[in-house]
Amino acid sequence: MTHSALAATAHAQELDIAPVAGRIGAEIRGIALSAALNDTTLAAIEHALVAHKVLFFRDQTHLDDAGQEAFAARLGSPVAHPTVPVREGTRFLLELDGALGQRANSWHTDVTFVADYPRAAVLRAVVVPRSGGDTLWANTAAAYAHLPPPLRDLADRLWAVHSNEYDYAAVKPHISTEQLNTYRKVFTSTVYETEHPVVRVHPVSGERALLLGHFVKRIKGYGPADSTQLFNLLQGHVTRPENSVRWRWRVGDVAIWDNRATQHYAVDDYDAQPRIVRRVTVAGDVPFGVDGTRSQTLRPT
Ligand SMILES: O=C(O)CCC(=O)C(=O)O
Ligand SMILES: [Fe+2]
Repeated sequence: MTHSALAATAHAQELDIAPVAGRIGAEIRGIALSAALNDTTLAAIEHALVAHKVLFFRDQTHLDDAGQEAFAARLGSPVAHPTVPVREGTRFLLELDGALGQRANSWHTDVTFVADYPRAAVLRAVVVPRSGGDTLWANTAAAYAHLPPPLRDLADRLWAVHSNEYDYAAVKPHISTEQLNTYRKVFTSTVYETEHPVVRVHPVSGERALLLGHFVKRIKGYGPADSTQLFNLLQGHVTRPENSVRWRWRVGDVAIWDNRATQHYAVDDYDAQPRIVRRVTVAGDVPFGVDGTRSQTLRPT
């Protein structure tokens, strides 16, 4: 057995892991998430995260905001959202309240408009609708791996410009003009623009993954029409049901995703029912493409 296979076995024995969908997602049972977890368990969680892309932990009702932040700090350096203010009384926590129109029903990877966007996110369900309000995650490495080979070769060479100044109206058709204007004003108080490779090499697994999502403004070197078609062609592979997992939330559930190899989508099918989730993200590194070239910040200069 190779060293890494041995290490993987050792890690796997550490956790009770139940895969959810065929290509992405696993429920981890028998763990109470906290800052006090021992290093071996933490390493096993990190390992499972890279392997399964999104991990689900039921019944974490012992966690409050501080506990969630403290646990996230064990995974790396927590980072606040670059423009959206943190929840009062917290240092890093972002609250998404469906009643305020904070419904992320568009496929995205978090914060890709900055170069060193978060490596991981820890999301806790605080209020869950009686029906609906599920979240979907897609495995962007599986999406790449299942592309027809000529399309992989094309994607390998593409670069995309990501910005927080994207088409909000297209992404959020359901919210009022007033909510839209408020959202846009806060969200783009600083305008960010970053050039990323469309194929990111995962710094831990070495896997290639498609790096797209709703912050993409255009594909470098192509006009608007071709950009849109190329984006839709590749993004369509990311969001295929075969590459995704859907989670039915219960209060106290925590999901942790590898933001380097996933996109996600919060299904907006719960009408006026209350839904509140809280997120802490962990700092990431600057991506590199298949030729080793790193992402570049275009704005702010
Ligand atoms: O509401 C959700 O389930 C996910 C929201 C989201 O996009 C995020 O927390 O990054
Ligand atoms: Fe998100």
